[in-house]
Amino acid sequence: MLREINFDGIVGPSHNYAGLSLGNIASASHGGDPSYPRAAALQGLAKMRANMELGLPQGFLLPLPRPNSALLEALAVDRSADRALLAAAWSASSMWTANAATVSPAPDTNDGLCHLTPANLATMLHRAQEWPDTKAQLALAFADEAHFAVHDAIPGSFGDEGAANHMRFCEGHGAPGVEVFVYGRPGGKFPARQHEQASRAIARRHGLDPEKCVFVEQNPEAIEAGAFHNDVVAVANERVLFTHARAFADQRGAYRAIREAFLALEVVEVAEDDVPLTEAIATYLFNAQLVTLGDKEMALIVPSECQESEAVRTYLDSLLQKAGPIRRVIPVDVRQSMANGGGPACLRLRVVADPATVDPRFLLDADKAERIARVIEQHWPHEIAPGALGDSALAEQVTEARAALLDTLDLGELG
Ligand code: SUG
Repeated sequence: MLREINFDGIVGPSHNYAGLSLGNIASASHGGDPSYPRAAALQGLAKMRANMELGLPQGFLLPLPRPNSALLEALAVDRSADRALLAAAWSASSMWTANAATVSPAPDTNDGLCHLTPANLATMLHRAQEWPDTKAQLALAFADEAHFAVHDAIPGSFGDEGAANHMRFCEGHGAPGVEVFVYGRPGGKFPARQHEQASRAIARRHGLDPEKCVFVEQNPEAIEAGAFHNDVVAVANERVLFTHARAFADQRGAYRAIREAFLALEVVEVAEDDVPLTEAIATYLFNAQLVTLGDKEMALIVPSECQESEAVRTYLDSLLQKAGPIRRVIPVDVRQSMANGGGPACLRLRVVADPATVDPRFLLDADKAERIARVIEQHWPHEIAPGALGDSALAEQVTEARAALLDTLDLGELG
């Protein structure tokens, strides 16, 4: 049976704040702060456990090898080099698996396979290094060729940031869907990280029906305000689009185009007067997981920062009082990730598949969660001070921590 499985990125032991992401306000404003990798990873794991307790199938992807010695060598990084190059090689940014790949489930594709294209993340060095290792992991988790096709990334001249700029509408996850690709127009103050040609190439390569694909431009004002990915201002689940009123360049045109391909579209739009765009970006209200629970009710899993904003709190209270599709709001604490611009939705990659076709080593259960928690508690650094990147003892600790995780999960081939 096809289910939506959320694959969360386990936060890596080198999690740090290096201010590497231009246009990502949280990352820029926390650059140089001390980070707490152990707390970060435990927060992420607590979110996974809470989602499992809601009855949602849960998978995970592993941290990538850091520091990336191949990158340090390729750039001949020494003491004289820009510290941002060193920091890039230490980045734990693969935790945000919404940027790991774009996924087109089997019911949408012409060969009946679930297609996955790892994102090239070409706009930023610290992210561009991810995809070959991400691909290796996807190829292992989705090795069953009767059900999955794992591609190479799109060539780097067209930036692709994966599922963060992709939404799927359907009557139920296992039913055929309409895939919506959101891209940015270059030329603004901040980089537009998703290129239209990357989105179009993925749609062709995944064998999607052109009538069931919609390409929508992100609102340049949203990018300028700090929405570097569409999932900072909109989220979709089944027939519902939960979006800020200023998410798309042509908001009405976007609804019209989606509705032409998917008649049952239900839009829950948040007006600027209720939650200004700046407040939506500061609280990550839309970087929520919109999920369908067993009783078919939808829940919105929001970052706990949403409770601290009067405007967002008031909006969410009124949302629950209306007879709309979203019936529950569940706050989660992922503050360590949030401080780098990654909310609950950034931390997960949605894959619609039969769990029995996925390599079980990548699926979570209560026992495995307990084992992962023990490894994190024993091996993840408590704190990384701003100047510590590059330190050889820390490099050793981080490398050994990942090795201990691979060992407990029997995933030594990723070592
Ligand atoms: O690519 N932050 C990530 C956050 C990604 C969030 N993902 C989604 N919206 N789906 C990024 O900007 C900051 C790393 C640093 O500055 O150290 C960073 O890469």
